[in-house]
Amino acid sequence: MSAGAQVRASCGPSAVEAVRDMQGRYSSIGRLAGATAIAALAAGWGPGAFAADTMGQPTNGAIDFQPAATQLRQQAMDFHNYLLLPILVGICALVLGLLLWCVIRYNSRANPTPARFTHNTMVEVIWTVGPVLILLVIAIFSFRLLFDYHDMPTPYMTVKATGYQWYWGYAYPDQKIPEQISSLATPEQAAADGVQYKLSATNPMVAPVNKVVRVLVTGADVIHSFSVNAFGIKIDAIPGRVNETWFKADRIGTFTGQCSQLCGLDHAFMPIEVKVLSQKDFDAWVASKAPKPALTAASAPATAPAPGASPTTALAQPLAAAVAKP
Ligand SMILES: [Cu+2]
Repeated sequence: MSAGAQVRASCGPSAVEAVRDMQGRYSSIGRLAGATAIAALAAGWGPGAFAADTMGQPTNGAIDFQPAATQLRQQAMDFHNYLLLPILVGICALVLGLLLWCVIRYNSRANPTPARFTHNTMVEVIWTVGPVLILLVIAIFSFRLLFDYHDMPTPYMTVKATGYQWYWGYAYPDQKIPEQISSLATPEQAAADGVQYKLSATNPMVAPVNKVVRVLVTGADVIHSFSVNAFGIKIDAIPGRVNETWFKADRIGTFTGQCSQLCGLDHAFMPIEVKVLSQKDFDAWVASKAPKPALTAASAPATAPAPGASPTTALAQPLAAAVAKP
């Protein structure tokens, strides 16, 4: 008896059955994995993507942008979804189709004697004029949106946002509120705030609803970037320069963002949180931040702070100096 036959004899039908059993088990594992993947997609990604996106924060398992909280953000999303995306998909489909057509129709077996021509005027005109027209259409809508972003209406108030390693400071010169330091909130604070950890900040920026808020952005040490997704704003915070952006939130709520310029070790730990309040709540917040009576100018000279030392002046001077810079 040969060695192979011996092995077959010793393994016998039981080995074959074991292999069959294993195949069966693997195929059921495969089916189970497939079903689990589909269920996971349906349970996590599906509703996250199509049903209840969290306003102002990322939604677990979702794709696409966060819902917009300003009109400009909505316009920017529409520009992407209804113009750029269809053009992109169309071009990819066209190129893929042409590739497949060449591979199938003109391979050496299907087309043993290739043509020898090198120019075709009609095709060259089409592949030159086509992209130019596509870029022109994109440019028209893109520039319109850019102009809208730069055309700030008269602002109701100004907030000065300063990026530090690694936190933000928000000053409200119109309300005479000095800089409030806004750093990473603890997991407990974030949970109490109803905001995801690492997106929740102590002393969030505060703004009234339906009012134009100008944001002056600068950096104190290195370049940071101020970004709030639902408002569609992202602007660099550069030391020695003041950049300007604006938003007009159309709803009350909490909106988050993050420093978007790699700025050092704790870059990922300087969240941006903006609380949009009703006008009444905003006024109450401003009143709560007003200086104590003993510190106002109306108080007795003995208790008044020295000139240049009051929070308002201390804030106004660097701000004015920063704005005056070219
Ligand atoms: Cu930063």
